[in-house]
Amino acid sequence: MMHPDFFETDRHSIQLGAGAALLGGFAKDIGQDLIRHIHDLSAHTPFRHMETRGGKRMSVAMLNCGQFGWISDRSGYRYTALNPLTGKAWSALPPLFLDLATRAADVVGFRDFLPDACLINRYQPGARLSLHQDMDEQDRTAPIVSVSLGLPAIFLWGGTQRTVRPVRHQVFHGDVAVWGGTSRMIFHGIDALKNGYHPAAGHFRFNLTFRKTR
Ligand code: MD3
Ligand code: FE
Repeated sequence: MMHPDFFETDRHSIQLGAGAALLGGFAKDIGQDLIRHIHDLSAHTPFRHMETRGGKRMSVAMLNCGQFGWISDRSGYRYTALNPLTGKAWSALPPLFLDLATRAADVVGFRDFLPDACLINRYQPGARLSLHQDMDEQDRTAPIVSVSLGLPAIFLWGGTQRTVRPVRHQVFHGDVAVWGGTSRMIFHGIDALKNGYHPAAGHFRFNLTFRKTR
């Protein structure tokens, strides 16, 4: 259950739908630290632009850490225990990441959230993520926790069908969102990133998504 007076005591946070909340600035104090970890992880597993099933290069660059990683190629979208480029396991989830994901889920009423995957998306100006549903996880009762870092972006929040015109929400460095319950299957996306400069992230936006895939 949603903590009953959370949205009255925290004016930075809003409830987006059933089981879904945007926690404004929830990770701001560790934002720099999170970005430092992203840079360290990218030395082991470089960001790359994956191909969609249809063969298009995604404008968002991605890397994975955790027990499972999300990959996309000509055969489709799936989670794998090994990085197909190296044949090796993904880097472990840094404890700072895991602790943040569990704390954020708890605020929205999802106790003991233990993600087994973290997808890190990197947006450069112009990069976007078109409306989609997250359907590649077996456990759809677990929430997804997402963390915005660096440049601001416009988050698109649609409906359970693609035809619903999305509501736009601006998300900023340190904002955390939790998506669970019936909101788990909502169509969502990110509008083309505007150019800008962020002191901790330069010309990029990063987004971490924590998932329990099975
Ligand atoms: C709403 N990433 O990686 S995070 C994705 O900012 C993804 O990079 C976006 O969508 C990003 O799949 C948005 C917010 C998010 C993540 C999962 C959701 C919103 C969601 C699942 C269901 C509903
Ligand atoms: Fe998504």
